Amino acid sequence: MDNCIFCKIIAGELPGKVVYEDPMVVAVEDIDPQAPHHYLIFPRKHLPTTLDLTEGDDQLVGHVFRVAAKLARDHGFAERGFRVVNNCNEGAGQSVWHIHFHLLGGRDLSWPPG
Ligand code: DGP
Repeated sequence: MDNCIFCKIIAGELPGKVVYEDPMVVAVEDIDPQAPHHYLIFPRKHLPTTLDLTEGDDQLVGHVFRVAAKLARDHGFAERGFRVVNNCNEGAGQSVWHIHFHLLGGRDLSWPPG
């Protein structure tokens, strides 16, 4: 998708600190980290928001959570606890229109979120 930051990172046209990739998803360090560990997991396929998911994406979403758990374990913050967040649309804080899941860890995370 033209003018999509995450599509450009996937294509190698923009720099990104890739921490994980496979045929379905890519994970990068967030450019503006909100926790000691803050990664973005997104599908290679361009979908603007959670509202664009269809039944055919069920495996993809499950895979995202398994990748999140792997990253949390591999980076040593799984046992302390972590959060997987998807912001959908502007009112929830979405600013990049390629579906992505934030993985946050390495500090205590308060609830409810803002
Ligand atoms: P959201 O606000 O939920 O749409 O999250 C978008 C996140 O993307 C935000 O935490 C900052 C991050 N971000 C924006 N531009 C870039 C970029 O060029 N590279 C990386 N690694 N992250 C970016």
